[in-house]
Amino acid sequence: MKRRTLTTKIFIWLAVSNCVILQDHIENADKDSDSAKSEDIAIDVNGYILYCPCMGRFGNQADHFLGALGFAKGLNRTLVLPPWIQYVPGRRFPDVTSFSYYFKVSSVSEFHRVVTMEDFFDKLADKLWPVGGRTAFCYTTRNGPEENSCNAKDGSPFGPFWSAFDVNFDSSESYGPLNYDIHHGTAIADWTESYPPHKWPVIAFTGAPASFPVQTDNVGLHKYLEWNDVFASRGVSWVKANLPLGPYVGIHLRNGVDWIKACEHVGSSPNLFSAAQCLGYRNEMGKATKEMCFPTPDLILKQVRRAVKQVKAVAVYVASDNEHMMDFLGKKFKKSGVKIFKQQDPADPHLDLVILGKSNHFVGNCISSFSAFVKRERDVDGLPSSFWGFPSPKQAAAHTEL
Ligand SMILES: Nc1nc2c(ncn2[C@@H]2O[C@H](COP(=O)(O)OP(=O)(O)O)[C@@H](O)[C@H]2O)c(=O)[nH]1
Ligand SMILES: [Mg+2]
Repeated sequence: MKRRTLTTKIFIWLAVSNCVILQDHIENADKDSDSAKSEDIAIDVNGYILYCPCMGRFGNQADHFLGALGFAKGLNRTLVLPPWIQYVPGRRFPDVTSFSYYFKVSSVSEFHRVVTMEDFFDKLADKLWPVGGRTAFCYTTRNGPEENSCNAKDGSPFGPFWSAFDVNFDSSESYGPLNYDIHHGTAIADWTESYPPHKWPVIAFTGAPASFPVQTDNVGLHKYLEWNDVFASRGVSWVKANLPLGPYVGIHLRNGVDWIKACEHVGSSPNLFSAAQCLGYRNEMGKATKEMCFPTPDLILKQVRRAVKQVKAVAVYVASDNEHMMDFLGKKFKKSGVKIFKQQDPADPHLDLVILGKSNHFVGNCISSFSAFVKRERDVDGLPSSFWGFPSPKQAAAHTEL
């Protein structure tokens, strides 16, 4: 309560000193959008950052979110929390699902000022970013129907994402060579000098202002990305209703057709996708291997056995985008009495994430950003995780020698 009062005072001071008229002093960062009423929201005179999480599926978007959050904090602009872009099989256009559908807005705002995209467009956009004066930011122009333009709405998910908020762009701004690394170099000063908030109250990025995988300096921000109560308790209830009482091992088997293709690049990309989470950002812990990306059934069995023994598990929870190996694992663990579980089809990926996050031991895929989400969350909670094929016997030996 004390914090709320103080922050409100700061907002009023900022607003008055910048001649912003406030109708109602509401500290937007202190409330979840669930509780959003029809009140107005104080304008942040330091400006806003908007972006489309236009690359990849959930894991990639989560990596980008952490980077964008770090970036917004560095620039001292309010981050507009974008909805998640979700691809529904059989549907032509992706869905956009509110940030707060899964996560607590209040937790993110413990780190930095944020507002949901829904609230931004309901309550702020007309004043700050009126129709007719909307600029899209891109590093460099993108090919598309318009010459020398970000073509920010060209293609999917770009078009459907902005259309969900009735956004059309009136101009483009290429900001290269500015970058997003606010932890090193002169990025903060460069952005502030090139795009001061009084001239550019809103910077709307065509893609996320962040790197993939998430920059090492931003990994810890996962602490502020907390499942909301509905999702957290959905996970707890599922486990209670389906698993026997006792410790369980959670495993992620990433083995769909897209993954088979992705793993073919392991040889030429020693730090493929999220591999830095176990190998280090400069491959300090070795190079990505085929086994790490696409473990054999034997290796899976060996590691699950080890994990089960370690935590005295009574059950194994399997999450997968394709093949859960239920028969294989069921047969191998039959004698031991350890039971194997999965969600019924169609499995909800977010529920998989919650359940994996709470397991007593997690074995994930080091290359996958879906696994990386679980690993980061567990690190925040101090829970143990390991990866398929890592360390490989060779890597383990090399490390011991060091
Ligand atoms: N339900 C479910 N879906 C998964 C699982 N693994 C991958 N997927 C789906 O495949 C997508 C993989 O893309 P992404 O999240 O970017 O992770 P990455 O490709 O593994 O780095 C996820 O977002 C899910 O939609 C899983 O264990 N369970
Ligand atoms: Mg992906």
